[in-house]
Amino acid sequence: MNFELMASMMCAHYGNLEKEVKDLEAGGIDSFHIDIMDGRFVPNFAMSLNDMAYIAHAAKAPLDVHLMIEHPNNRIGLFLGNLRPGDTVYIHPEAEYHPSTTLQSIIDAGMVPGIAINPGTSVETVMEMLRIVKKVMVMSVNPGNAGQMYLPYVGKKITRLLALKEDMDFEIYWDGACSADKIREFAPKGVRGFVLGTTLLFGKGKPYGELLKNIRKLRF
Ligand code: S6P
Ligand code: MG
Repeated sequence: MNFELMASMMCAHYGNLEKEVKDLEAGGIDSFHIDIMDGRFVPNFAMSLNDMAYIAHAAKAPLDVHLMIEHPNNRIGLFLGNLRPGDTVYIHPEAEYHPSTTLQSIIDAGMVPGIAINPGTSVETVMEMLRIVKKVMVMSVNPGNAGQMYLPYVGKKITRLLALKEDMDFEIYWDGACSADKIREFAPKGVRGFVLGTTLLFGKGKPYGELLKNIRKLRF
């Protein structure tokens, strides 16, 4: 079965970030998920602009940038200026007065536009934006930290988005507490990709290549 695997780089070992990038690429990761936080929209800081720019420089695989910042439109140029065409940028529509303006800036810069939506955000709230974006990242935990518990009510929202994705032309991605069970359940339904953090990829004491191979070999 064909699905994408993204590495949540806030969970990586910062003592040797370049080696982490190379090992993940050699292990077959599809893209690098970059969690940018401002300590306001979410109660944490995690990664910032310089971390993103470093990984963009070190990596061959595309970046998948998840902006958890208030009013991303105010600073979107800083991020777009350090990325490559084809990288993905997700904004949180909950954090912007005019999210479609910000999405247009992402499109104009040659990046792939996405929205990330909080567990408490309904499909109705973002309905018009579904026609603008190419990717919808469904948060299955409240954003801010790795290592949290899956919030089961999010599954129903994914089912509703799956019913809209063909007509409205977007793909669905999963972020938060991604386990083998969730991939087994949601990949066959049409969820296109999964962000891997502490649940499946980091801190396991095993080579990334082995872990990623086992995920790709899951039985459905
Ligand atoms: C959370 C962030 C996520 C996490 C990822 C961690 O704010 O957007 O990308 O880094 O979910 O994965 P796990 O398996 O530790 O929950
Ligand atoms: Mg994220």
